[in-house]
Amino acid sequence: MKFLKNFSFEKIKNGLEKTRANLINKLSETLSGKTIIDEQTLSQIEEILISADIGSMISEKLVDNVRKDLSNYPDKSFDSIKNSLKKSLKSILQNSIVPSDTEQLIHEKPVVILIVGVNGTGKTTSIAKLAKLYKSLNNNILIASADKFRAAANEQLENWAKRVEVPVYNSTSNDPSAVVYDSLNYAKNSNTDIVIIDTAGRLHNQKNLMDELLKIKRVVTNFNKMGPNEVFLVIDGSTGQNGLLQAKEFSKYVKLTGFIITKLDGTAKGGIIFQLVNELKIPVRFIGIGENIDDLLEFDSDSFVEALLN
Ligand SMILES: Nc1nc2c(ncn2[C@@H]2O[C@H](COP(=O)(O)OP(=O)(O)O)[C@@H](O)[C@H]2O)c(=O)[nH]1
Ligand SMILES: [Mg+2]
Repeated sequence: MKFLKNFSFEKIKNGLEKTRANLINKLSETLSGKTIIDEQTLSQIEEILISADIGSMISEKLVDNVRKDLSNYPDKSFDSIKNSLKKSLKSILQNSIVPSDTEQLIHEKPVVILIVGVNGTGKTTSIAKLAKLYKSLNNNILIASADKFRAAANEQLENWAKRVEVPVYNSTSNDPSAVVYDSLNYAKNSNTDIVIIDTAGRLHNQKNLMDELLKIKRVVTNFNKMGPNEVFLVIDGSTGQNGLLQAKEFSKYVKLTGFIITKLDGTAKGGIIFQLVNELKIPVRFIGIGENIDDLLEFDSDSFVEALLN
């Protein structure tokens, strides 16, 4: 699937403002007036990185690289430290770039995107934003309303869908996998390009709900041998280590093809993205940077790092 790169650098930068300001202000405070970057300063830098939720292991590695880079170059300015950090951070994210051949894998219509995650992370709103994005690329979209857990879930989805003028498939059945089954059949007969499945929020220790997720996956696989073309785990970017735990637990059940990290606009701890990618080797695909319909951006690792340390 081809995407519009719908981001402008300014938009990413604004979305990451809290994390960015936290990093940059603290770094410049620590470095101001220093001509020698001693070990104490380096460990201060490490603390600052950790405060943005970049994680102690990665932060230590980043500072090791700064130490090396500075010994090679006479210029010990703030800029060269930033450049060293940028280089290392980009290389972490490059470990999990989406293979460009995913496009070739997708030859049968409809493409099925399954959206999973715990409650309140932003699944439903991200689906509406995604639907708008995909629609703008001339795809016929159908959203399957398979959150049968929360009473008002369907209504919320319908409201969003109306705004982006995308149909929602719902049925009276209380069984989410039955809704998925019916929606896939409907999609096949209605020239739908992409089906996005909204699911109920669930925790890994809710066995019945996790089993339900497996059942949904089986229904999709019966329909299309490859199973869901994409399984996106939506993670609230402000939940720190919890997000990491969610990623580990969900990936035990379903093969995740990407993360959607939401609410980065509201946190100074956007550094969690580096831990997620580093530990799970699963790429971030979209980031949420606000509550408006256009506040979901396709993730671009270089722009993300540049915006963070701009
Ligand atoms: N600030 C901000 N709020 C978001 C973002 N994504 C989702 N939200 C809000 O998070 C709340 C929960 O979203 P919802 O889609 O209902 O979560 P779900 O339970 O996972 O379906 C809503 O109030 C959304 O407006 C984001 O990127 N930024
Ligand atoms: Mg929801």
